[in-house]
Amino acid sequence: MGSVKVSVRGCRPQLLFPVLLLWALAAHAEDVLYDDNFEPDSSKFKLVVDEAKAPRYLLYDVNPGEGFNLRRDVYMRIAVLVRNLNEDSPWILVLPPWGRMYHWKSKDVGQQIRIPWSTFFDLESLRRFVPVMEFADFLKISPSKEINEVYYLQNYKEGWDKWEEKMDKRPCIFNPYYFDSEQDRWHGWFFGYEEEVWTKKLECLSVMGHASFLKPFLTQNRTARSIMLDRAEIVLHDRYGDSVFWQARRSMRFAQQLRDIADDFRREFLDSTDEKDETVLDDDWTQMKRNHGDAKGGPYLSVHLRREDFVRSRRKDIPSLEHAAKQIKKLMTKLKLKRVFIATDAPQNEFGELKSYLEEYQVYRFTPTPEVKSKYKDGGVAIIDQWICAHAKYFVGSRESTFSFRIQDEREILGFDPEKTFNRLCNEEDKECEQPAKWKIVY
Ligand SMILES: Nc1nc2c(ncn2[C@@H]2O[C@H](COP(=O)(O)OP(=O)(O)OP(=O)(O)O)[C@@H](O)[C@H]2O)c(=O)[nH]1
Ligand SMILES: [Mg+2]
Repeated sequence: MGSVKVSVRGCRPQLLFPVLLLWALAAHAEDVLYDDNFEPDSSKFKLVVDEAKAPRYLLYDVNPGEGFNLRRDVYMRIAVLVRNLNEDSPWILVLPPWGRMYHWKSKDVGQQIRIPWSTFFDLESLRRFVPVMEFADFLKISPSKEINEVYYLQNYKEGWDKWEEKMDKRPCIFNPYYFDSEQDRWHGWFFGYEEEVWTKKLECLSVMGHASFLKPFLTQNRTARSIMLDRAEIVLHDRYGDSVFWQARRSMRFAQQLRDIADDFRREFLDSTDEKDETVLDDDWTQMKRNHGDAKGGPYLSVHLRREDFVRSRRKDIPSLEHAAKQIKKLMTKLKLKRVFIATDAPQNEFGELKSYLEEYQVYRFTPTPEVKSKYKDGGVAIIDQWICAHAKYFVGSRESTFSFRIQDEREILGFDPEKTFNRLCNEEDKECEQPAKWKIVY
């Protein structure tokens, strides 16, 4: 250690110096006590006493139309940006509560808004990549419920001919916030805290660029302690698929309670445990590194069969139930399997129809108990489905579904052979049936 950089809040440097010197000496005590040839080297103890910096808070939100799995992708872009910001000064990423999701339609679970991240994810794992805090905790430490500045990101109204990184404050093309002129404040959705939370400063920002392109804009801003970027999906990944990208992805471990429910289901119905399947997780993802093929997976085929809106909006990609069953049968024969797990957003009658085409096999779907459903809601059930799919010997998904993509990443982290992961079902008209690109993990 050549120099010791210390930040201490609110203390006079004159008083601090002796204390810090003692600390530095203690830190080097072994050198001092046991090195016979020890000669004092003043450069070793050079103390740079810096002004303490209080953390700043970065919040973000995503276009309300986006689903759960694209939102997870946007988290990664912002987490990489916040990690970059932390190279110079402390920033905390404030996690946007989950809610108001188009697909989360269950009526019997209460309102699906203001759901904290800890319901779905393991915060300790997230924090091994970047400092994060729940929005509710952010509100506790900001009693005025104010977000200092909100920037609503948008594309360039005129479009573009040449891609280049740029940003400009521009009039809003669309502005979902509303102004309370009596109080001189802007209000907006703010993750379901519409009435309480507000900002005095709202501006629209046309941006074309990667997430970390916003870094100078954020660091040069000296007035705001909390800044929110709305429509954060406008910015791109810094480097899609590189090792930092994968660190962010690996940090997004599902909450233990959801993994436990999924693991119980695997054990009870699918003859699948981590020990047998060779999918045991290290407690700390930063220490975990698997080679392709290390994971064997449970003795079942897993299928993500995307239905609902995809049946209408992606008619060319989504197979009929009968054709899906035909492809499943072929795989079951090839893989010599008896059990198949279906993750799907299909209504029960469609699932029943699919099952009727697969009579010779044991066909499973995860059905939550009322307690699990009301505690973890549609998002939690989707995660349980994803976790079960991630552990099968072989996975086949649906074309261009981010739900399928997230299962694929999970299998890369666990160490499956990519041939057993990057597969999809095809529509009967699609004779070529091109298979998905293999986005392999990078450490
Ligand atoms: N439980 C469960 N829910 C599903 C399944 N497939 C889709 N869903 C629901 O539908 C949502 C899918 O939305 P997204 O997360 O946007 O993924 P996607 O719509 O497949 O992909 P993009 O629209 O391309 O982003 C999920 O969040 C779930 O709520 C499934 O297999 N099981
Ligand atoms: Mg979607």
